Amino acid sequence: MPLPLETCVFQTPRYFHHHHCHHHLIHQCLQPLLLRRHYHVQTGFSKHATYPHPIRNWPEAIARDVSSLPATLGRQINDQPDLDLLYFEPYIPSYMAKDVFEFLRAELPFYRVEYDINRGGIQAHIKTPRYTTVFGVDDTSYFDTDGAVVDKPPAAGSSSSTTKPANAKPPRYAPRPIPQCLDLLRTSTEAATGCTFNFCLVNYYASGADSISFHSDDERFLGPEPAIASFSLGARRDFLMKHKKPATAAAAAERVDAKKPLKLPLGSGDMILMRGRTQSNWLHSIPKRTGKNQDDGGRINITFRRAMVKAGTDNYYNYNVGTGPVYRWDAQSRQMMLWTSKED
Ligand SMILES: O=C(O)CCC(=O)C(=O)O
Repeated sequence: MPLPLETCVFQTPRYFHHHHCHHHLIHQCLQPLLLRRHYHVQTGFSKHATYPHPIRNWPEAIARDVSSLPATLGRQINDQPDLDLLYFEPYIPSYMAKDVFEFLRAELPFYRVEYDINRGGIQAHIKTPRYTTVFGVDDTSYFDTDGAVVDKPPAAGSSSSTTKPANAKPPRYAPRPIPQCLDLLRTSTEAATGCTFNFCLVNYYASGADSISFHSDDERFLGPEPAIASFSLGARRDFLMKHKKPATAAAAAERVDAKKPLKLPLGSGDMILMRGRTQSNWLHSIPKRTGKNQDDGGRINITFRRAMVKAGTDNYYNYNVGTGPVYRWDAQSRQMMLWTSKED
């Protein structure tokens, strides 16, 4: 007998007009997920003390379909030096992608993080040019069944098995468990890629004016050769990649196109897995768009990553949640609006 995904019925949002029940084996796949879950499924919401508000779970039909992904086999792209991509075009088929986009935009808490940096001795105030949010905790800890963060016991024989580093800083941010609506996608992605993920970062680019500049996700806390799964939903945006620098002058001369960035026009439902030597050798960006392309209806990017140490948790919450106010999608005005809890 299949387990019911949710024991309490709630109002299905209007945009869930599809109903696809053609995956007969799905119930068997969902069962282990249900047993592992750390959030309250009965209410139809994921709840946690760190969330500004409860986060709605997938309606049953969508949850079932998410667990049956990917829709296509990944295609390897490795025809450039140090590049190793697996491109699912799409991972989430178009009949689902719009619903998934609208659901996540409507249900997740978002932030517009600001921070100060020192670039070559010059102090700068950065306003992140997109909405962001993050969930997860690094590999040193886990959420127990009550949702409390618990340190894992140190590995037997590890140098830190008897002592805690004296310089361990107290955590600045309370980690948030990955809500059901993103965790089902994480589980699917792990099965499709053979990789393990403990973090989920979400970007919302409200229009072509929002962007992310060239960078690589090569922080030490990800370990060597990190694998990052990156989903696109909503408006098509160009994903540019460029090699950091050719290893030698000869290599540079050989490749006339070395300076020309690779352009992947990522569509709704696409997923690109970046792995191997990619992060240590390539930069990537989503440039701004202007003119007739500016009002594109918005795009969501979801990345799944694996942070190995506590510094990763601190970094991700600092740059994707921070200390500023919460924004939520306002269906009436069709834009992100500053949000305050009704109890405040
Ligand atoms: O939106 C994207 O596709 C890229 C996101 C990204 O590069 C990041 O979050 O590090």
